[in-house]
Amino acid sequence: MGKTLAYKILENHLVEGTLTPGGEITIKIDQTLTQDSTGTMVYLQLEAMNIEKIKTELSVAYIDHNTLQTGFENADDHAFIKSVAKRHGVLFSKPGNGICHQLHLENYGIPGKTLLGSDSHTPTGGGLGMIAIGAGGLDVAVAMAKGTYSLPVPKVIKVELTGKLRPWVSAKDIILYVLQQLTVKGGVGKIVEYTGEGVKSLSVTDRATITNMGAELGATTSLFPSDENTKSYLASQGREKDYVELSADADAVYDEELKVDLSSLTPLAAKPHSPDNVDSVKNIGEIKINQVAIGSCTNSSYTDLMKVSEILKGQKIHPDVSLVISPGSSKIMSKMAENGALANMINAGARIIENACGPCIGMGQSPESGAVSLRTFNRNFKGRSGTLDADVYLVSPETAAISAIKGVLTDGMISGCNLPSIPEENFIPNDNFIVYPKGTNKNNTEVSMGPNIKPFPQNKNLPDELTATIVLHAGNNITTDDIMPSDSRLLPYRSNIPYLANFCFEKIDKDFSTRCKEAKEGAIIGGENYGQGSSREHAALAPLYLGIKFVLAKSFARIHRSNLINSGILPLVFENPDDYDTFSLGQKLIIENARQQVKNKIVIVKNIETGKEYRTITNFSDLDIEMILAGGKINSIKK
Ligand code: MIC
Ligand code: SF4
Repeated sequence: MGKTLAYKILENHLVEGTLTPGGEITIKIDQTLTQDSTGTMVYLQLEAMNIEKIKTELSVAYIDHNTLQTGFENADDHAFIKSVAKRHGVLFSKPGNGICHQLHLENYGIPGKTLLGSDSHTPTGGGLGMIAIGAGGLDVAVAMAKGTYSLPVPKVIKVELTGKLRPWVSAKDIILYVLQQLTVKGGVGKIVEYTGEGVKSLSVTDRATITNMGAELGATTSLFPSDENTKSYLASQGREKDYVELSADADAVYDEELKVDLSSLTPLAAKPHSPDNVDSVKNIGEIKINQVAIGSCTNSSYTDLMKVSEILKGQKIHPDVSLVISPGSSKIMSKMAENGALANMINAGARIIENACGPCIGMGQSPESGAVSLRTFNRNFKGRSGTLDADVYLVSPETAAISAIKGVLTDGMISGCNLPSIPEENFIPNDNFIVYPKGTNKNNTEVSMGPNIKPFPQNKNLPDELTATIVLHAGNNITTDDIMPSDSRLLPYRSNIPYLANFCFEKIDKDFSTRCKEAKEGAIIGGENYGQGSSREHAALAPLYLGIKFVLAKSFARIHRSNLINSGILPLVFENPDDYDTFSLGQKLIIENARQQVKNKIVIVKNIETGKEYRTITNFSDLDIEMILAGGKINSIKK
């Protein structure tokens, strides 16, 4: 029986376990990446592990999220990360170099290698044929310390691409289509593997757009084969030596299949407030827009931005529209400065902002009240832009650029405008933004600790009896942005959990943190896909700090479930989803004989007020049980 590419790479990296869905495996991790907003926790945890040397082949610490530096907090975090990077042999990418995923693709990604990143969009590396997985910060710290990562064995979905995209339709429309078909929870526990004739017509950066936004499917990761296009991309970055050809066997057997005919796709958009709320631009119609934002790790590649520049050349941005563009990397920005593309954008009236995440994580450029904002990003959760009542639509760079000129959402295919094709370019390697840890180590480099950097909260051994008051009854698809919001006001406090905890769930329920403090021990009731979105472990650490003992939900998103377990908070799934409706705020719950029940993998939650008992599904692996009993991953490692 033939093998999928995903399983071939996993097999090459297998340290423990067997590749059978349902089980758990430990794999060797070749590379890690961190970014600054999750990175401070990663490096606090790495320091707490007191290791001599990291075990990965390459680890990079990028600074790209928190670059506004409105106060000392951001800059102190950067200095902290830089100092720990120097102590442990981690490369440090200075702010201004660009967005971690774009930079990693350009400079370090290697087909067939494994990459673990403290950011949910790490699967961008799948565009190069890597197994690139997003994880919580602690998992990444442990991967650096031990060189391994454990995960439930994913199933593999085959997405077969046939045909060829028409002008004005691009990679973003492919992933939007896949999201429309599979939804934001369709990828949970699965790897999405792209195959078929259509793959050949997609460049590595097109593929990376697709694997990047595979995060929105909830997938473990997504990947493409490594072929001639991979070779020419690596060559264009001066890295042809890193090329290896990789593909699935012709008779590979997949768990599920989806066929996409590229020739039949049209420009699409994800409507507010979910990336899977997809419709065609034509159907949505010519709605009036106030802002267009082009960039983010999904759509800030050289070809994406060159297409934008060509569309804007000689044109004028509509008077009612503000267009902001954030290039993905310093190399891209510099190439566009050299070839005049930047001038086309500026002359049309675009605002060029830093090579960083910027507006994608609410760091500036919040749209006006009630605005319609078109963004080439990957998430349009309510309030993420920094404006609670704004409507954000996710679109391709082509759709964004033409709409910025017209002032209304525009289907480029219908507009009849010309779209020139963009030739591939070679880039001159430039590592002037990289600080190498040469000659530095633990003995000659001090940790730089700004006053805003506070110790991370730690749990205790799981007690025999767990009591908790219901402090929130939440709906379906709760995001980690809902749990621990992030914007220019809060991002500077990512290394200060006690402060951040005051804002936990603030967009959904202003009184949440006060209620938790009063209850002392709390439980959350959740719907389907609880904790989707960002990998931020702050969405587990702030609840831990506020005394949350367990979350009882219909289902969990992958990374958040791990983050809860890593923090010693129990993620429990209703055996009968209808039980969800029988709970209300303020009721007291108890798990008796909790340690034994966790060991038995069946946990019964009792409602003290109604006397009713609820069986839950745990799906705990042996490692999960160790962590939960010890009160989290750090305690379990210490043991
Ligand atoms: C995001 O896109 O939500 C982020 C900000 O990049 C997060 C990481 C974070 O919250 O710091 C992610 O995707 O993991
Ligand atoms: Fe940055 Fe946005 Fe990408 Fe997250 S999704 S890494 S915030 S650009």
